[in-house]
Amino acid sequence: MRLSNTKAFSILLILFSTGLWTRSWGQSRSASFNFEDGSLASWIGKPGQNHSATITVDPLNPTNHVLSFTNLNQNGDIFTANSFPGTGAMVSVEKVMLSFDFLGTGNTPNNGGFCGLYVSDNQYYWVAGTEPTGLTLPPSPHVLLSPDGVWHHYDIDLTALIRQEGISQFRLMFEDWSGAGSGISGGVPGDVFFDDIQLMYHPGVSIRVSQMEVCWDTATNLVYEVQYKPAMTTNNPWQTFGPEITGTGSRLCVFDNVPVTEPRRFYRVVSKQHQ
Ligand SMILES: [Ca+2]
Ligand SMILES: [Ca+2]
Repeated sequence: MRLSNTKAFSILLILFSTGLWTRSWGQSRSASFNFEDGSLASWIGKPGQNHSATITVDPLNPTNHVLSFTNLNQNGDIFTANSFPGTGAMVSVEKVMLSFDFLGTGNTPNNGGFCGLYVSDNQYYWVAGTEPTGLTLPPSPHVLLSPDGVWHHYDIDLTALIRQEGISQFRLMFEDWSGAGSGISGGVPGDVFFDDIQLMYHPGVSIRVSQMEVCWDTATNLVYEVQYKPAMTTNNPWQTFGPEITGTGSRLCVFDNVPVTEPRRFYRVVSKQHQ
């Protein structure tokens, strides 16, 4: 028995399923700094040195407090007192994200705002800054900060860097770069501001819906086709899924694998009289 192409089908139902990636982060851990308590107790200078960071009033919001600097520096000015774990068994299953807000008020293209990961004096990574030539150490993410007088929010994925470099632990570091020895002006002290610094560890487990089951009640005098298309647009014709199905009077089901490259499909079941 074949279904006639010219005989109209009755549409029984239309539904859609999605195999969109769904990420289960589980329990995340984070460290955050908003500088509202007026304390830099969670921060230290370079080993053996004092830092020149200070908490100041946000130039654009007098009710907010932010991190800034009283002196120019290089090779890192202020560092988190805590070292954060970066590798070992954990690194294979976790995602590490750094986010912060940055404001640069200087009039120079580079006013010296830099953020990096510090492992040791011989191993450090500037991952974000206002001067591209200061972001050349591979394989850092190299996020160029915009010192254009307004706050910008940045989210930086550190996972690949930490894995590739096998970083066992690191501190976050910030500075108002002096540019000394580089021939590049670092602007003046105190024209860079950081706020809402957050380091988040996410469990890297993910789930995905990989199969759909379409079920419907059947009648013995009808035959059925299950059809699908990836989008409910007219330029996406319905495609028949599997062979014709003869009704049994009971509920029948078909299974469809959800391709990774096609995370959403719309389904419909059409019927015609048994011939
Ligand atoms: Ca703040
Ligand atoms: Ca500066």
